[in-house]
This record gives sequence, C-alpha cells and structure tokens, in this order.
Amino acid sequence: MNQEQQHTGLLLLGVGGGGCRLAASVRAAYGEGLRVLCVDTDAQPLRTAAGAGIPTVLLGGSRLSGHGTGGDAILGRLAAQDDLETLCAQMQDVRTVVILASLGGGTGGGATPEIIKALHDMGLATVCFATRPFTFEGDARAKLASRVLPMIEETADSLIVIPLDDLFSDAHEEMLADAIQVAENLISAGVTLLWRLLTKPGFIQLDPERLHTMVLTGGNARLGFASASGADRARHAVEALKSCHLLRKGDSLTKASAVMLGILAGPDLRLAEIGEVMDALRRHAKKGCLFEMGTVLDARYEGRIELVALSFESWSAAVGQPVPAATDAVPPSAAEPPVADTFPIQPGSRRSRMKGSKLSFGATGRGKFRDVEPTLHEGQDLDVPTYIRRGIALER
Ligand SMILES: Nc1nc2c(ncn2[C@@H]2O[C@H](COP(=O)(O)OP(=O)(O)OP(=O)(O)O)[C@@H](O)[C@H]2O)c(=O)[nH]1
Ligand SMILES: [Mg+2]
Repeated sequence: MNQEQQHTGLLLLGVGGGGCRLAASVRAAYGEGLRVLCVDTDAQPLRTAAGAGIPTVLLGGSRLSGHGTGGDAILGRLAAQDDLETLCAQMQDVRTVVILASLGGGTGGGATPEIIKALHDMGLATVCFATRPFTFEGDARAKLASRVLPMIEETADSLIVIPLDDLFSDAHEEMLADAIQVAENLISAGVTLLWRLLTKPGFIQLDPERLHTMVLTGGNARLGFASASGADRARHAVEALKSCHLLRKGDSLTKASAVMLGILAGPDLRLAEIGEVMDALRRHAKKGCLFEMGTVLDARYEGRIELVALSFESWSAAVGQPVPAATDAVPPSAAEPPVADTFPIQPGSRRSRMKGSKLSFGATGRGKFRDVEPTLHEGQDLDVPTYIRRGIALER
C-alpha cells in the first residue's frame, strides 16, 4: 500500500461482475493511488482485476468453485458469508469503504448487503453506489434489485442509487448494444472525479474526513454530473447539472439538505467561475442547505468545466423507486420467494450508529426484517455471518 492510499483511509470495493468492472475502470482512470479491492463469486473477472494489479477475494469458492451464482442472490449471500473473514481482514487502515455494485445479478444482489453489514459491524463508514438494471434487461432483474435496495439502505451509511435508464438518457444516446459500456464510462467518470477531489490537491480540496462526516450524517444521496465548454461554460454546466436525470432534473438539488460539489477544470478555471457555479446552485437549493466544494485542476480539461454533485436528501429506496409494472405479471409463487423473506438480514442501522453505540452482530436489531423467520440451513442460522457462527475474531 503506498502512502497516498494509507493517508486517505478510503477503500473502493467492487462487488460482483458489474461492480468489479466499474471499480477497475475507476482505478484505470485514477491510477495507482486508488486503493481498491474486487470481490466476486466468479473467478474470471477477478483474474482480469488481478492482472491489472488489483487485490481480489473470491467469494464462496468452496461452494461455487469460482463459477458465479448464475443470478441466484441466495447463493451470492451464502458465498459472501463463507468468506467474510478473508474480506474483512483486508480492511487495515480503512475508515470509509465506497462500494460499487451492479444490482440485478446474484453476486451484486446477494453479497452486497452481507458485506456492508459486516463492514458496518466493524465500525467502518460505508457509501454504496448501486446501479439498477436497464428496463430492457427484464422484469426479474428489476425486481431483484428493488428487493435488495432496502436491505442495503438499512445498513449502509449512504446509498447512492444509479438507475441505468436515467444515466443513459443523460448520455443523450440512442439505445445501443454498448449501452452498458456507455453507462460504465459515465459512472466511473463520476466516481473517479469524486475520488480525485478527496485525494488530489486542487484549488480547494475536499477531505476524506468531511466525506466521512457527511455520509454519517447526510444519509442517502444522488449522484449527478454535467460538463460544458466554450463561452459561458460555468452557467451552462450548472444548467446541465440542473437538468440531469440522475438528480431528478434538479428536484434533488432543491430538496437536498447537503450537497458535495466537485469542479473539475483545466488551469484556465477562473475564481469568478467558481463563484458563478456556487451562486447559481445556492440559489437553486433550499435555505440552509450545507455545501462542501472542491476543485481538481488538470491540464487535460483545458477549456472545459465538469461538475459532479452528491446531493444528500431524505429518500427511501423502498418507497422512492417503484418496481416497473410487470407486463406479464406472474402471481407470487414458491418459485420466487420475496428476497426479504429468503435472506433477512440483521442490520445495525445508521441511526443506531449515530448514537455512538458500537454494535456487535448479536446486539443489532433486525430493522425492517425483524418479523421475518430465520433462514435455517443444516441446523445453522444463515442470517448470522460465518465469522460470528464460527467465533472467529476479526482484526479491527
Ligand atoms: N457496469 C457494468 N454493469 C454491468 C455489466 N454487465 C452487467 N451489468 C449490470 O450489472 C447487473 C448485474 O450483472 P452482473 O454484474 O453480471 O451480475 P453479478 O453481480 O456478477 O451476479 P452473478 O453473475 O449472477 O453471480 C446487470 O443486470 C447489468 O445491469 C458491465 O459490463 N458493466
Ligand atoms: Mg457475475
């Protein structure tokens, strides 16, 4: 681990195929200074990540032999429980974990809530960026994502949901076969910029400590970004940010209780332009909204201004993101039990952490899932992570 990585206490964690590809792409854009870890049930994406010098942890190797879950979120969850100990051992000097997961598959959907819960129980702050599948991927993936989101929300300090449909409409592209690639590039640009704001000296630097505080107090957020060049670029960039689908066309900014804004530009960025951006956003936001701002100056952005915003507001994945209506609705059946039933988790909520209580797994409440029957398998309660069941002490 190099000094830059150690200093920030930040770790980027990719979970599942999509999450790992995103993490690798942020790392490629950012460079060596970014501390990243990729975890998956499928050995193939991990080999690719390892080839790029990224540390990896294979989940559930003993049960899945490195072949992935084939879309089974229960297997994803069990696989995560099998290897939580190895994963948590990678957290030395880490204070805040930024998780990237693409929901819709078995690993991103099943393993992510388990992992976040374990990190939370270690006392780490967690920020989860989760993509929701494109509508064209079908109803089953959309439903799986919708059921997992409340579980992540319950345990993560901050959840940032990125509906791929919205992202794609911001990209102003036709639906193309490479839609996922376009989406991936955009998300990785947003996360890279956020990371650079936190770690690279700019005109005004955001520090990881503030992010840490903001995610603990701010809760859920939406991510938005926009760019503009030419005359009047500051005004155009703000207008573009305000019309960004990911920020609900400005609605999210209006409702935000806190906004973390990054300005990426070339050395030609003028002070007046920073003022113009901030004034316009302050006018747009509600009274008393807290703003944190940082800049990254990079010669490659000469002539351009890029804005990335994390807009913290109160919303719930459970109620705010309805499942798209099924066209060929299938009645609920034993073939598809609700995920909340099949893998109830015992989250320590961010609220209980805010009270300063250090939680152990046994002491945490079951949150929204408290009335759900435990998942018993060969006499063991699978809702209890493996490292607790086996009495393994984790290094803190
Ligand atoms: N960013 C990105 N997202 C992807 C990619 N492929 C799939 N996705 C998205 O990620 C969702 C989950 O797919 P995967 O990441 O392949 O699934 P997984 O988490 O690895 O789970 P399993 O393979 O089922 O164990 C999909 O529904 C897509 O929305 C990709 O190449 N890049
Ligand atoms: Mg996979």
